[in-house]
Amino acid sequence: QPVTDPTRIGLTKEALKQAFVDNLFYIQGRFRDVATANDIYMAAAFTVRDRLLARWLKSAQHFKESGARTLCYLSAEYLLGPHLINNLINLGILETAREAGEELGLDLGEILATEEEPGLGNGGLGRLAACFMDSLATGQIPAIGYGIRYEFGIFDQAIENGWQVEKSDTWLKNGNPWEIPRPKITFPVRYFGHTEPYQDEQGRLRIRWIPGLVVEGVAHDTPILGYGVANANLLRLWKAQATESFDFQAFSTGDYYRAVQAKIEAETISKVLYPNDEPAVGKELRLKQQYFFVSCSIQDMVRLHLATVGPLDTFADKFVAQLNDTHPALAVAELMRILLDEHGLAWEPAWDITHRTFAFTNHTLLPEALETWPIELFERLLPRLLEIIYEINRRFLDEVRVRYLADEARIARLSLIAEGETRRVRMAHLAAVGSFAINGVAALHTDLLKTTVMRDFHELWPDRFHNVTNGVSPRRFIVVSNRRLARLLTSVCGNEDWMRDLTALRRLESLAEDQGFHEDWRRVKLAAKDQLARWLAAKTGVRIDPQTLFDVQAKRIHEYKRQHLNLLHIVGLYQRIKQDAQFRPPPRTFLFGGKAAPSYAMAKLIIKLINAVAEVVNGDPQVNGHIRVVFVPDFNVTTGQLLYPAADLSEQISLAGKEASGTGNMKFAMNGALTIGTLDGANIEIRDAVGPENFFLFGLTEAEVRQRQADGYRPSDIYHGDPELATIIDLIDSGLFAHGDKTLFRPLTENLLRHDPFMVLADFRAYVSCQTLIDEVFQDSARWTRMSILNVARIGHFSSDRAIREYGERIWKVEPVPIQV
Ligand code: 26V
Repeated sequence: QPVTDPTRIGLTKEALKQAFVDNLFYIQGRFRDVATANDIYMAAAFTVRDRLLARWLKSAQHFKESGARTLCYLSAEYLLGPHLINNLINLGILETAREAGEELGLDLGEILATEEEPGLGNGGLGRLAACFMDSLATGQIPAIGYGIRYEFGIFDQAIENGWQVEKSDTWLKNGNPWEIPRPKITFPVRYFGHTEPYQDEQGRLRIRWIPGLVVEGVAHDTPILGYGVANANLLRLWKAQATESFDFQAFSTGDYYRAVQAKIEAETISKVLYPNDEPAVGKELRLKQQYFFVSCSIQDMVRLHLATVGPLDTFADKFVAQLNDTHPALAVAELMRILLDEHGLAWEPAWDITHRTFAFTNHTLLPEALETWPIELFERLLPRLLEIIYEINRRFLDEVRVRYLADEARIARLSLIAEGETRRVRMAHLAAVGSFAINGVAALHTDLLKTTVMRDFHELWPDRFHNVTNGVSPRRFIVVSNRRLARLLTSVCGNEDWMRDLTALRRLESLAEDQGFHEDWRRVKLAAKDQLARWLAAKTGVRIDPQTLFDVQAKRIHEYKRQHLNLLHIVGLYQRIKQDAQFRPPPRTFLFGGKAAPSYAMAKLIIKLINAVAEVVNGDPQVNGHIRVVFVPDFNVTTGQLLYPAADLSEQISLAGKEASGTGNMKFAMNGALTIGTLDGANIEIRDAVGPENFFLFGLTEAEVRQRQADGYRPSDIYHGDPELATIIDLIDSGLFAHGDKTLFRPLTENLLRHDPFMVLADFRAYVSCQTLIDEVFQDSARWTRMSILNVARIGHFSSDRAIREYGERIWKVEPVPIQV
């Protein structure tokens, strides 16, 4: 029984040291004196991985034997962030490991910094999936996360001459110690070709799909350990490879080069992560990716069910599958295909199983984000799935027809197929029809879902709709990110229970007025600001002053998120500080972070403008002691971990109705930042939770936005009615920030004046007034500190542990299954 070897499983300092030394020698094949930083990281990672394995295998075995109901999370993205630190914390051996390192002459901080984070996601949606995996394991819910093992995750961002430049993410280049490839867990995935009817042995009519291309998915497994428990769940990511049989076919005709070509084509499928925040144009490779991971995952679930439970009629009792947005919506048709074509079920029982299996989360209302696929592409790539979708649609529309007495307009609106010049498959409709539950990610978002994009579905099936407001992991976003705050919270609470019940932080409320505690609180914040300042200086050479107010906007760059509203405020301040010697608000450092989708020209221009304003402001001795502007390159989980703890002010300034939830808003507030925000997404609920007096609110409400749009919004009227705003926009147009080039930022200013789709100008005045109030409050440091403490004390609801509990109880009907060590 290798699971009793103390070098493999022991949690003492001596065991860790011995294991590290062994691993460096036997796995990395190195003597200590020639070991590289990566060798040392790998030896440390394997030391920790060994300690996960017993828990992981035990969990798997116990779940299997007990027949526990299992949640399968289907997501095209997992933005995991570094594993090592998280696993050390969840095993409860962070300090022991630090000491073990010290005795070996190694700095744990350096080892941790060596890890390349798996950036297998774009932003909020992918990070949510990672937080959910953390909370599922911590909540002891048996779960499998299914996704794609992208060889290249989200690009690394460099800034050159103020512009974003994309560099390929090579996270696998030094090896990935956390994954275990499972070369025997593979499934064929079919593409192209045609279908044909045939009679089976019982004389029933069945359909056979003769593919034009078969690709194989290979499982790559990563254990996800819960915090303070022995439960470890499975993250199973699929890598695409060419099938052997396919190679042989080509080889036998002597066409070696064609065989190699086919291999490359197959492996392309899991090569690279697509931006999810570009208008959903019909990219064949993207549809290939979606079907690839969905097909492997559903085949795997069916295999597991047959191997453990048996008959397929109990499939939906054993499994529930959550569709993380529409990217995995093909799962509905794929499960039908497997039940019908491979297992010979009739339509009705197959549909009953399918429909009881899936639940669907919507993550955005933006119309341009709704995925639809041209029928022509769909039919060519996935002929059998299209037939099944047509049949789902035929039966569904029959139901609608009877229910609404042949209301043709409604039928057209509900159809899975959008008619028009090019007919398209509506993935959200497929997901909705195939699911027993549909949920939005914040209260406002769910309400809007019911009244806008999913209105007809809500009228049809009101009971299927739920709200589950997002949450984030307190392990990742406090314990890992902000050690000092974690220590302070533990000392206040008397134990570490808050790490898995974040509402325990309510205890802080009694200290909100305590002067001594205020000092501790401010010391923690200052230390985080100092750490960020030192990192930034080392990384970019930019110096920032930790004594200034750190005002941070870190998130994907998008017009709807309105980084340019923030910029208008900054340019306004710059202008006033220069012209009015009396005007001296408290010194501020404006920090921006975020990536722009590579093809999103306006977002890239916004990055350029941030850097251009930074160059002028920071280079101007008249103002640079008062305001400073910094673009922090390559915002990702790792750099986020530096930014969240250091923020005094969190910018959550999207146009009301556009940000489905937001999760950065929660991460900042959890770290004691105060929020300036609109009534959008989860901001609304955060404000209710922390108290409106502890939240800086501004801007139009969603209802007002609709009213203004209906009345005919004319941004130029606002420009002409607000001289300060006009000066700011004219200044941007003047070439001041572009070495005299008056045209560089025209696309941006022109768009604001002519269209302003996200009503930046309409909210400008309210935003600036709110910022002025913030300047006032910040000068009253006792008041600010009190507000900051109360934010943290009352943020408990926004833990992903709570979100997972709600999914578990209301939607998945899953129960915790504790594992003993
Ligand atoms: C897609 C597109 C495509 C067209 C251009 C504009 C645009 C903007 C955003 C997206 C992303 C869609 C999916 C997504 O990432 N949603 C995010 O999900 C988070 C987790 O629920 C949530 O907190 C964010 O508010 C939401 O934007």
